[in-house]
Amino acid sequence: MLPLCSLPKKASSFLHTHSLSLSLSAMEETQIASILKSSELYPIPQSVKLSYGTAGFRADASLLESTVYRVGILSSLRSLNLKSSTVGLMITASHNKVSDNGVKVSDPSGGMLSQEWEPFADQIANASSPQELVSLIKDFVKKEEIAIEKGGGEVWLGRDTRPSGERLLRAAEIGVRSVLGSVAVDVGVLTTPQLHWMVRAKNKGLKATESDYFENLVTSFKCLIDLIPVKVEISTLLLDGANGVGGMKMEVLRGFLSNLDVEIRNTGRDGGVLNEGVGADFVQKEKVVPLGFGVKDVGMRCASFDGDADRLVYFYIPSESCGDKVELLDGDKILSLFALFIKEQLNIIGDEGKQCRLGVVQTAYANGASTDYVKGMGLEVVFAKTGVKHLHEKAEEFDVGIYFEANGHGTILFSESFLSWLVGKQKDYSEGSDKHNAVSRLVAVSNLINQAVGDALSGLLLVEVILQHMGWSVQKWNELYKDLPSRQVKVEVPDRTAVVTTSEETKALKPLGIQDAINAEIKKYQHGRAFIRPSGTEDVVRVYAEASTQEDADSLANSVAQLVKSFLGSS
Ligand code: 16G
Ligand code: MG
Repeated sequence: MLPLCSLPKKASSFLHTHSLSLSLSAMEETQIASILKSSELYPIPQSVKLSYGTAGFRADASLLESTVYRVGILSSLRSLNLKSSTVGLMITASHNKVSDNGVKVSDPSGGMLSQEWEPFADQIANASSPQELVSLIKDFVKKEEIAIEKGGGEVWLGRDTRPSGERLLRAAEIGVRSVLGSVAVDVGVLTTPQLHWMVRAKNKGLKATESDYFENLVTSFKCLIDLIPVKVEISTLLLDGANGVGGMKMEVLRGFLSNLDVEIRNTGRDGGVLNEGVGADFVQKEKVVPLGFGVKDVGMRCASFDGDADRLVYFYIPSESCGDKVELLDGDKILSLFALFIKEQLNIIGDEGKQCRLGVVQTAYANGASTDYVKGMGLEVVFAKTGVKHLHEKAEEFDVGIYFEANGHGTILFSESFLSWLVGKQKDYSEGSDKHNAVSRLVAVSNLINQAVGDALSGLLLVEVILQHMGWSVQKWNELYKDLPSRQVKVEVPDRTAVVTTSEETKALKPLGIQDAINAEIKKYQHGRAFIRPSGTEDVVRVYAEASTQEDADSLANSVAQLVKSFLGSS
């Protein structure tokens, strides 16, 4: 603890010039002093306004130390607010360039930070002085009735492979510890989903180390492999690790797996740069091969992770004449494969299995053909706003909720009650029977697939085992349905917040009149669909368009982009 006499000059004068000190206990005074002192180490950079946004703070790494330090404080408070449960703090900027970094918080459930805390995150990140920071914290602690004097907060800190990660992690540690009695545990270089998984496991009283994470994947994957009715020859999977943490972890994991032959490229050790011309975001947006892949790989099953391995897409190069173009199997195709497999197991269980509420959650970006496909299977489909936290919340409403964004973020959530029903049925049905096998497969899927957040490693293992189960090649999987041609463009405008959409982001409510104009454009195209939304991560308005031909999708996207410019002006 910091004795008051060691207060920096500015800090002690703050205590005296603010009558607050009169009513503060010695403990509170010591706490305030601690934050004032440490925050002086991390002044905020001039003229930068940061927002927690869709998935945490992101910026050029050189600007982030004060933010990460402050998110450290927030994480300790969150832990204290939830009876000292363990909270996770992840330092990553996902698919963004290597010079960027970011920070986000995992709640004790393993899910994203409660959205109710996001405004506080924004406020403290932008507080212009240590004094303002302390004052915001004091107000918040009071409002949320956080028992700060008890201490005992615990925050696990993870980071991806970015060179700036270590320095930022030190800032996070100081932030966490400046809330007196809170501990920061450095859990090392991890994928984002690993940290979420570990935090969830820790708070459930389960084994929660990184080795436990791997062991869980290996055991449940093996269980699903053992339940495959007819074993097939497996071909090699080519993995693009985005030169990030995901490829590195897959190298460890594959050592423990049989029945998966994976060649990992773009590991980051071969001189490649994180996310530069590689990775799931690049492949999904550009629909071209990542660096390190080419004509020699024609027809092979390939997968790509993003920089922190919470996105997964598959692809293959159809023929030599296609140049660098790939056939993409995005999050929607992965979702469809998962839905098909789970539905098949429920059908085997029979009438009781059909009682299970199996639902699918997508965003407005889901290809219309995928939505038709899952609806055609008789599944309920609901739409959520872009961003994992929104999809996750809706998926929790089902017994089995499968959610995916087209960009490859997604997972399958099993409700506690459905899981215990399944476990009960495992005892009821005779071992080796079809029903027993189906129930056992579902239990294994619930263990394999990350219940905290979308996870490229566990998603990849589930795709691989399902393909083996079905005896399918990647091409056969791709034939589930044919994507409608689509196009995404972004428009730089003076103020993207001028665009306000409905909750599912399919219609623009503001600026007034723009939706009617978009509708008029859509009507000109067969299977036309388009929408606009302000990005949550970049200062742009995004436009999405779909139509029956690529030319039409391009043309619709361009006309809608023109409308955005004429209604909002271009910057
Ligand atoms: C973030 C989100 C992702 C979303 C994307 C949208 C998480 C973990 N990540 O990367 O789900 O698709 O933002 O970006 O929630 P945008 O708002 O710039 O289009
Ligand atoms: Mg990511």
